[in-house]
Amino acid sequence: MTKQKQTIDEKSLWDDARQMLRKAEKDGVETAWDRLEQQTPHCLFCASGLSCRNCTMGPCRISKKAPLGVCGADGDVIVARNFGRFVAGGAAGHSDHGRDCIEALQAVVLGTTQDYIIKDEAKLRRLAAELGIVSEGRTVLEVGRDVCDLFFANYGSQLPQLSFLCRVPAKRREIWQNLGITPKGVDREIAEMMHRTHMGCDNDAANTMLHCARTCLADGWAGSMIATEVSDILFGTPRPRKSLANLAVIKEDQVNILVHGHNPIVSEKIVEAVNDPALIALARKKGAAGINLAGLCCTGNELMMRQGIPMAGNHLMTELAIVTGAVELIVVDYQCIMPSLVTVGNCYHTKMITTADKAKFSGAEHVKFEMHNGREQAWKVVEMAIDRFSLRNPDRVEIPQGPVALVTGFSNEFLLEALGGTLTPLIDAIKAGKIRGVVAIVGCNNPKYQQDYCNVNLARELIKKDILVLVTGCVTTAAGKAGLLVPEAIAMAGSGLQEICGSLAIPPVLHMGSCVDNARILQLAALLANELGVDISDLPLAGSSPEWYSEKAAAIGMYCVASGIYTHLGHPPNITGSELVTKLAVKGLDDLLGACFAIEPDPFKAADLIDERIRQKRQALGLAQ
Ligand code: XCC
Ligand code: SF4
Repeated sequence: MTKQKQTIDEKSLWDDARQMLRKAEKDGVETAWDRLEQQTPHCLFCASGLSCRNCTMGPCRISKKAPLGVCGADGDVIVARNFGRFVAGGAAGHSDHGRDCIEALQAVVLGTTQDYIIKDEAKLRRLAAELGIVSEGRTVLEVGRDVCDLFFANYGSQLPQLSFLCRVPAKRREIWQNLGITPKGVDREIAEMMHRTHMGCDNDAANTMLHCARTCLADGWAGSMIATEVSDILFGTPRPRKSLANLAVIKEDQVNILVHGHNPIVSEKIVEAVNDPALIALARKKGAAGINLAGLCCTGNELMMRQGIPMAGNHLMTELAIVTGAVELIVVDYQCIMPSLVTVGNCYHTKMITTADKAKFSGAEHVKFEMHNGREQAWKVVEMAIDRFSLRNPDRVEIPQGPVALVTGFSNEFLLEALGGTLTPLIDAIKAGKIRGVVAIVGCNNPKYQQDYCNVNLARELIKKDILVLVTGCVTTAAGKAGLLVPEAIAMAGSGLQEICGSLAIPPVLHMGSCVDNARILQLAALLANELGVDISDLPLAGSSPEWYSEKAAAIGMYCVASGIYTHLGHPPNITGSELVTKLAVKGLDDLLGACFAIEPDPFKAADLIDERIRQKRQALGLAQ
C-alpha cells in the first residue's frame, strides 16, 4: 500500500465534516485522518492476521520462508486464533454493557437507589412471562428480582442454554445443536475463547471458527439482547419521535454538552439535569441562552430513540464536533471514544468527563457515576459545563448550519402496534413482493474510506429495489443526514416500498437503535421466521456493515451469520492470510449455517449482491419476484 494523502473532500461525504476539517487544519488540530496517514502503510502481517503474540517464544510472523510459528502453529491456526480474540473483545464489550444494565435494574428492585426507576413495567412483566417467571399476583419489584437473577445466570454457565434461545426458531436451534455451538453462557464462551487461543489448545482453525460463532451468538442472543431489554425497562421502550442530526445541532448561544459512548445509564440522568429549571436559570445568569444537549455515537442513539435528543454525529464526527469550539463538556461512558478527544478538547475550552472506572482517559476529569449517585453526579457535571461557558473563545467558534430532520424510535413493540398487533401485514407485503426483503445496515465509520459514502449509497440503492432498510449504530447518523429517515424519503424508494411505507406514514429506512439494539433486529427476524414456520436463513433478509472498524462490529457480523443472516462487509477482517479461514467465512459457513459473509467495498455492487441473495431466498420460498 502506498502512502497517499486524502483531500478533505475525499475524507468525508458531508459538508459539516469538510467545514470542520478545514477549521481543524487552520486551528492546528490533528484528527484520525492525519494519524491514519502517519500509520500508513500498515504492517501486512498484522493486516492479514499472520502475526502471533500469544506467547514469548514469539512473536511470530508467518511467511513462505517461515511457515510455522516457534510452537509449530501454522497460518490458518494463527489467523483463526486472532479472529477469535478479536470477536471475543467485541462480545465482551456489548455483554459487559448488558451486565451494567442488569446491575442498574437490580439496584432499583433491591431499593439501593432512588435515582433510577422502572419506566416500562408492562415490558418487564411481558419479558418475565416470556422467560417463564411468574408475574401474576406479584409486585413489579419481586418480578424484577427474578428477572435480574436469571439474566445474571446467563453470564455464567449454570444454565443449560441462554434464556433468549426461547426466541430462536427450532430449526436454527437444531443447526446450533448439531454443530455443537449452542451458547451456554456469555462469560463462559468469552473465557473459553481466551483459553482455546492460548498456546497449545485449539489448533484446528475450523474448530476455532465454530467457537467464534458460539461466542458471538452469546453476544447477540444474551449480552446485547439483555442490554436492550433492560434499557427499555428502565428508560422506556422507544416510540417514533422527531429529532435532528449533524453538527448544526450544537448551539452558539447555549451551553453545549455532548454525551458519547454506549450505555444510557449516565446520559439519561444528564437529560434530566439539563431540563432542570434551576440549572437553566444558572446558565442564563452566566450569559447563555440555555443548556443544549446532543449525542454522539451510540449513547446518542440511545437518547435519540427514547428522548428525541438530537445527534451531533457518528464516529468520525466526534473530534470534529469539538472543533466547532462551542462545546463546553463532553461526557463519556465507554466504547468507541477516541482518546484523542482529550487533546482536541485542550485545543479549545472543551473538557472531557469520564464516568466509568473501566474507561478512564488520562487528561480527562473523572466523575464516577454509581447507581446510588447518578442524579447528584449528573447535576454536578451540568454545573461544570455551565461554569465553562465563560471560558469559550467566541473568535474560535464556527458551527456548521442547517440540521437535518429525522424520525427515530422504531422498536419492535411499536412496529407490531403499527401493524395492528400482528406481523401479518408485513408478511403479506413481503409475500406480494411489495417489500422484497429487509436489510439491516449497521456499524461504524473508518477513516480508510470516505466517511458515510458506502453507508448512504447502500441504503439508497436498497430502498430503490423495494428492500426495507433498518439502521442502527453510526449508520443511523449517515442515513439521517442523507434525508433517509423521514417519511418523505419514500420518494427515493421503489413503488412497492413507497406504497407500504406511505400507508403506514413511516420512512423507508427505520432507525432501530444503538449497536446493542441489533438484538431488536435478531428478535424481529426470529418472529418472522416463527410466524412462517421456517428458519431465519430461509427469509429474504441480509445484514451489512459497510464501514465497520470495531471488534464489536465483527462480533455483530458473526452472530448475524451464525443466526442465518447473510452479511455484507465493506472490507474483510484481518483474516486474509489464511485461505482456509477466508473461504470458510465467505462460503463454507453457508453450508454449515445457511449464511456467510460477502466482502464488497463498492456499495452499488454490494446492493446487487444483496439483491441477488434476496431474489434466491424469495425463489426458494416460492414468492413472487
Ligand atoms: Fe462504535 Fe456504537 Fe461502530 Fe459507532 S457503530 S463506531 S462500534 S458507536 Ni456500533
Ligand atoms: Fe509464536 Fe506459537 Fe507463541 Fe504464537 S503461540 S507467538 S505462533 S510460538
